[in-house]
Amino acid sequence: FRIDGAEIVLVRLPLQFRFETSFGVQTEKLVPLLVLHGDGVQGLSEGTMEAAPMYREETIAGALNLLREVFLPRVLGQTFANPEAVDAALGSFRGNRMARAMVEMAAWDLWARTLGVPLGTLLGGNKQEVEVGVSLGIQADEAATVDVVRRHVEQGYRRIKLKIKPGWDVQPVRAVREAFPDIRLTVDANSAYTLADSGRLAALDAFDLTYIEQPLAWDDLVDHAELQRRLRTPLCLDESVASAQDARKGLALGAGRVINIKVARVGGHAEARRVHDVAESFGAPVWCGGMLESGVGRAHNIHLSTLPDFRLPGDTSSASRYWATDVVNEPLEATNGLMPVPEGPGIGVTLNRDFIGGVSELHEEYRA
Ligand code: OSB
Ligand code: MG
Repeated sequence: FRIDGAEIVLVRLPLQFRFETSFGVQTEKLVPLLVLHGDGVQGLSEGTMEAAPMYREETIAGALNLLREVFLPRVLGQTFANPEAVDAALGSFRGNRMARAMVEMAAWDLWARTLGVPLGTLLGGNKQEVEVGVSLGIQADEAATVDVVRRHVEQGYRRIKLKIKPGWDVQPVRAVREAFPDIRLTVDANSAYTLADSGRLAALDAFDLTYIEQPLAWDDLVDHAELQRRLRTPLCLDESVASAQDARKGLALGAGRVINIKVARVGGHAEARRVHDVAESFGAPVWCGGMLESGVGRAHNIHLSTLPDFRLPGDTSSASRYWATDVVNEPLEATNGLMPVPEGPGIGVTLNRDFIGGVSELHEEYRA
């Protein structure tokens, strides 16, 4: 297939909830979108980097400049045999995986739409729906935490993840576990702890957590391995896995026993599938993480989650939780903790161009 045009769009969306993590508080989302044109169809992707390099090192400003100056010139006007060839064409560039993923993921969607096949099927998945949980931000107190957990348990979510930070960990987890003895419960620290906190983290062993997500530094595997030796609860790696090589090293070191795959964090679907295969070879389950995506990134996540080693519920909860109006026309809603895979070719969603036109802060078009 040939890539003969591209659009970069930047949209600002208000979040329907206040999302507090160990990084800080978020109340809106800046969503960079990429549309690739070719063979009369459009392939869509979403950047998951943020304005500031808090989660990982990439930023929206940096990514958009790389798209304009390096990555789009590398693919515009070119013909590719398949999306893996796009991944390979970008593979010699160092880092900047979220920016590269924008091109790679849009190419997968373009290719799948050209073939008239759902993306999940092309990737090797075979589910009609995927199990989902929910990621809940830090609340004002324990009562508010139990309250928000109750609302989401009642909606059928299959796993509750609580954001924690030093000073807000054992108390909310104990309160939620006492109120809900049987739910699948996890925590995510977003790198807020150090090895010196291992006693505090070991106290979480009492609450039957499925895993503790990314407690230590974003770029560290060695200390995670040491912490894992001190805990019974499995560690789950998020920030510190940017590639299949990172996954292999992390699992070989014992830095964790579960991997959160975010397709954009690792550079796209081809690399996400390689991470999936490495984890499977270690007998480690994976699950699909989220970055508060709009419907474009959410649809990509759902399709990726149809691969067999996605054995734990993902963070891809209902779009209506996040947005009053989404950037896509199709609703992405879970029922009883099951998210249906959007039907139709590619990622199965289409841009709501009227809505986007009213809220976009940037719209650039490129031709081969
Ligand atoms: O660590 O998984 C994370 C959101 C933004 C950045 C990092 C993370 C998250 C979430 C939210 O946990 C998951 C979602 O609902 O999309
Ligand atoms: Mg995380």
